Amino acid sequence: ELVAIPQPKPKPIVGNLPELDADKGVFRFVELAEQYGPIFRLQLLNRKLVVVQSQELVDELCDEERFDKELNAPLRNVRDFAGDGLFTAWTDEPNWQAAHRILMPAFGPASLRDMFDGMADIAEQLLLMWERRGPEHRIDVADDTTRLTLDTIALCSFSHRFNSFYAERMNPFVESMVRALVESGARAGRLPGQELLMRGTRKQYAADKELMHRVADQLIADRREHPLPEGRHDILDTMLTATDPKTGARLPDENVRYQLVTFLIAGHETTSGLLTFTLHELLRNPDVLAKAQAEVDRVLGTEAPRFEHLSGLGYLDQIFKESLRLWPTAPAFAVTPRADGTVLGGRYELDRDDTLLVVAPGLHRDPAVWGADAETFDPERFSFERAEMLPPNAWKPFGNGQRSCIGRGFALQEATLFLAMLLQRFDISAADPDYQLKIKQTLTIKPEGLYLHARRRDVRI
Ligand code: MNH
Repeated sequence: ELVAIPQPKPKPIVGNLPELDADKGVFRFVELAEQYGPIFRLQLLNRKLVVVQSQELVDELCDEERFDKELNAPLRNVRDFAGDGLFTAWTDEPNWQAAHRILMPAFGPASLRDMFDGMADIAEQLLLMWERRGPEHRIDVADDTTRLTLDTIALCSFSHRFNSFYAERMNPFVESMVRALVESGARAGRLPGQELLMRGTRKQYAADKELMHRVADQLIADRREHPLPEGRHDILDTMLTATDPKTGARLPDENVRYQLVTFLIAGHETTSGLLTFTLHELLRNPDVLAKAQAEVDRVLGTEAPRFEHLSGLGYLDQIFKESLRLWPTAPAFAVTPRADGTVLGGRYELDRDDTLLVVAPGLHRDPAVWGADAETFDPERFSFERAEMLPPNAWKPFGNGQRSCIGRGFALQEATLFLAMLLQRFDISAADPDYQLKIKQTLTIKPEGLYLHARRRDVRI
C-alpha cells in the first residue's frame, strides 16, 4: 500500500532545478501541483524537498508530536545573519526555548494594548503625509507601507524612531536587509562553488550583514546608556533584563542582537506585504471596499481611534484573513519528521532527513476546502459561521504550533488600525485601473508597482 511520492523526471546533476522559475517563485509550486498532485518530490542539486499543498496532508504535518520545524535552505542562509534569533533557531536549542518563554508574554494581549498608541502615532504620520501630498499624488503602496511597518515595529518594541517618512531613500537597514534576503534565497539555488566566483556579491553581502548587526548593536548600546524612565517597558527591555522563568538565566547579548535583527526583519516585511495585497484587493473589489468603509464609519464615526474600537472591526479582520489566504506573505514553512519510517497519508514513506515544504498559496486554494472558486477574493469565507466549519489546518499563514508567528496579534492590530484610519479619512482609488498584479519575492511576497490615489473625505476627527 506504500506508493512512491511523485517526482518530475530529474536531469543529471541539477535534478529538478530546471522545473523552478525565479519569476514565479513559490507560485511555481502551485503550478507543479496541477501536474503532479498535492504532494511531490523535487531533487534540487544536492538537496531534496517534498512539497505538500493539500489540507488533508498538511493537517498531518501540523502534528507536532510527529513533525518539527525544519530550517530549509533559504532559512539556513538567513541564519547566517539572524543567528539563533527565534525565527532561525532550532526548536531544541536552549536559546530558542528561553527566548520563546521570555518573549511570548511580551506579545500578548496586555502588551498589544500598550503598543496601540505607538501604532497610531506612526499611522498618523503616514496619513498626514498622504493628505499633504494631495489627491493627485501617486502613492507607492509597497514603499509607504514598508516605511509604516518598519517605523512601527521599531517604535513599539524598541522605543526607537527610524523616522522613515522623513527620508528620501529607504532606510539603509531595509536596503541591506532586502538585499541579504534576496541573496539568501539566491544562494539556495546556486551550484556548489559558484559563489566563489561572485566577488562583488559576496562583498555586498558581507557589508549588508555587518550593517544590520551594527544597527542592532547600536540600539542595545543606546538602551544600556539611556534606560527607559521608571515604569516604562518595551520589548527591548524584556530582552535585556527578563530572566527565563524555567532556568532563571538572561538572554546572552549576542542572542539579543539576533532577536533585534529578527524582529526588524520578521516584523515588517510581512505586514507591509499584507497591507499592500489587501489594498490591491480592495481596489479591485469595490463592494468589499464599500462595506469596509461602512464598518469603519459605523464603529469609529468621527472619533479618534481607540483600542476599544478594534474588536468592533470584524469585517476588516475577515478581509485580512482572506487576503492572507490568497496572498500569504510568508508563503511557505518547512517541517521534518521526528522519527524514522514516518508514513504520510497512510501511503508515502518519508526519510528522517526529508524536508517537507508547506506551500501556503497552494494549501489555501485546495478545492476540497475552498471550492471551485478558490481564486475569488471573498471575505465572507471568514464570517463567523463559515470559519467555524473550516477543517483543521486549512489556513496557515502564520505557520504552526509552538513555532508559529509570535507577532500575529501585533501584525493584525497594526494592519487593522492603519486600514481603519485610512478609510475613515480617505476615499481611495487605483492610480492605474489596468494594474496587473506583479509579485516580487524575497523570503516574503509583495506586490510590485501598485499605486493608489487618496482623496480626503469631509470628516473632522
Ligand atoms: Mn511572523 C514566525 C508569518 C508578522 C515575528 N511568522 C512566523 C512564521 C510565519 C510567519 C509563517 C513561521 C515560520 C516558520 O515556520 O518557519 N509573520 C507572519 C506573517 C506576518 C507576520 C504573515 C504578518 C502579516 N512576525 C510578524 C511580526 C513579528 C513577527 C509583526 C514581530 C513582531 N514571526 C516572528 C517571529 C517568528 C515568526 C519572531 C518565529 C517564532 C518562533 O519560531 O519562535
